Amino acid sequence: MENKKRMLTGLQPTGVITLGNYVGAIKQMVEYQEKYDSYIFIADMHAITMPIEPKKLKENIRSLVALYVACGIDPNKNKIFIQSENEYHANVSWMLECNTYFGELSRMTQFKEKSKKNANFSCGLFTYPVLMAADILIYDTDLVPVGIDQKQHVEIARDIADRFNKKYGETFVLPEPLISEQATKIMDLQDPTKKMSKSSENPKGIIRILDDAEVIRKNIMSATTDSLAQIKFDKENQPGISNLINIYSAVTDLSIKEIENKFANSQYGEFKKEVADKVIIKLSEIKERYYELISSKELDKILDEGRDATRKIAKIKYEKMKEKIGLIR
Ligand code: ATP
Ligand code: LTN
Repeated sequence: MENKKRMLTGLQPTGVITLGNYVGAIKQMVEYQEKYDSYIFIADMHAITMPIEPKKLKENIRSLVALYVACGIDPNKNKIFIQSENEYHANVSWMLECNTYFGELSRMTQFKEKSKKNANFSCGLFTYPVLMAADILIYDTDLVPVGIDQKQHVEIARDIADRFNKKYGETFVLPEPLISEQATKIMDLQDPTKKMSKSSENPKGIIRILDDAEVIRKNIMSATTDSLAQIKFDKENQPGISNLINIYSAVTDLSIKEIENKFANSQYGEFKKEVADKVIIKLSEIKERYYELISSKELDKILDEGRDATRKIAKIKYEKMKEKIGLIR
């Protein structure tokens, strides 16, 4: 364990995850757990930076943990925990906030976009990147797997760490974003120029991990294609078919070339049916494990262990920061 780089990442429990989140985020985590000392958490305190109903949030938190494990995140290879169960995240965040400039947070793209959607946005939405920096820095994280949209947040975490180190002396490891070249972006089935998002307004364009087989089949069968009548990976001219090829590849691990060859003489209808079959098989394995876990004591045990282990580690960094800053008797 000692020589492995440390990796930390998390998702927000803002809804049931989609096939896009699975392919773009969770599948990578499953690969990384073999290579890195991994910390995977539920960013529930980030989820309250935008309006969310308490009952929904509570459901989503447990559900996301069960999904992590059902998708192959192994509790023996990762520390799995809930952010809000480790009080040091918020405490460290405050100390970092006092070492972060208003100006640099004002430049964050996500803040600019999300604050436009709600005139009464919260201060939490503004300081979101500092809490994220706390998540990362408390554990001396080397690598942070994120989607490209979150890269800016990892960069500001690095800037904050560097500034703190210079001001108070060596305290934090400088983290780096880990953006997988292979992570495929899964597009909306109805509008393949837009990414598949759990918060999409059109449910026909997305596949949620826990959707029923009939819904999955219906959505894939009605996916937007084109009139070229060839199963070829060409994002420019055939974005819908290319997206279905990517989906097929993600759930079967066949390469794009292999898929093009396999379906060289097939009609779109046949191909879609095959894609639906394979997605249904893959997700049914995940769902089965999910329903075993969701009400189990096993899940609580995983979370208790993750909480206890990470609190112990976080406390050391927290005490060190307090001392450096002068927050002592
Ligand atoms: P929201 O709709 O709430 O914005 P989202 O489903 O778009 O959520 P995020 O919560 O922003 O997803 O992202 C979580 C992770 O999943 C990120 O690492 C992101 O890169 C990845 N991800 C999200 N959507 C896709 C997608 N369609 N294809 C591949 N990866 C995705
Ligand atoms: N902002 C991220 C979730 C997140 C995170 C983190 C990811 C919160 N804290 C620390 C990596 C490391 C998102 O919305 N996907």
